[in-house]
Amino acid sequence: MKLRVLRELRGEDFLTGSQDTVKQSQRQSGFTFVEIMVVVVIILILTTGIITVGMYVRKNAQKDETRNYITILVSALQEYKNHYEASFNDPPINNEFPTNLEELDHVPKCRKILDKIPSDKKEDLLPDGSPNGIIDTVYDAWNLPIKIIPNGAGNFPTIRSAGPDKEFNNADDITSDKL
Ligand SMILES: [Ca+2]
Ligand SMILES: [Ca+2]
Repeated sequence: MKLRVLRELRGEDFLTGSQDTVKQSQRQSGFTFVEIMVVVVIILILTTGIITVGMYVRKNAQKDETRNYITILVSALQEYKNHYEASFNDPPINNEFPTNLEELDHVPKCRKILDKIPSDKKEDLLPDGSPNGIIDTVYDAWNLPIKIIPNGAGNFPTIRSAGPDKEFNNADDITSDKL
C-alpha cells in the first residue's frame, strides 16, 4: 500500500508501472541538449554583464583618479601664480605659467602640493632624456603624461589628459576646464 501511494504521488500508474517507470527514469537520466544550451547561454550573459559592469566601474575610477591629479596640478599652478604675484620683484619669465613642472619645484609650496601625487605617477624625465632629480612629468591613470597647455601670457594654462582612449584632442579627454 505504501508503495502504491508513493507511485501515485510520483504520477506512475500502479498497474502499468514497470514500463512507465523505465521510460520515466530514462527521461530523468540527465539534461537535454537544449537545457544545457540554455544554461550555457544564461552563464554567458551573466559573465558578459559582470565584465561590462566591472570595466565601467574601473573606467570611472580611472577618470576620477586623473581628475584628482589634474586638480592637484591646478592647485600647484595657482600657488605658483600667487607666489609670483606676492613677490613682485621676482615675476615668472614673460609673465607666463610654466609648462614644465620643474619650474614649479622652485616654489616650496608648489612642491608640497605636487607631493600629493603618488610617486609611481611622477617621473624625473626631461624631454632631452637627462634626469636631474626634479620631477617633471605627471602621468594620468592610463600612464600617459598629463600636458600643461599654455593659453598665452598671463592666462591660466589648460591641463589636459588624453583620457581613456589615450589619444589627445578628442571628446574623451579630461581637461582642467571641464572637471
Ligand atoms: Ca627632471
Ligand atoms: Ca582622448
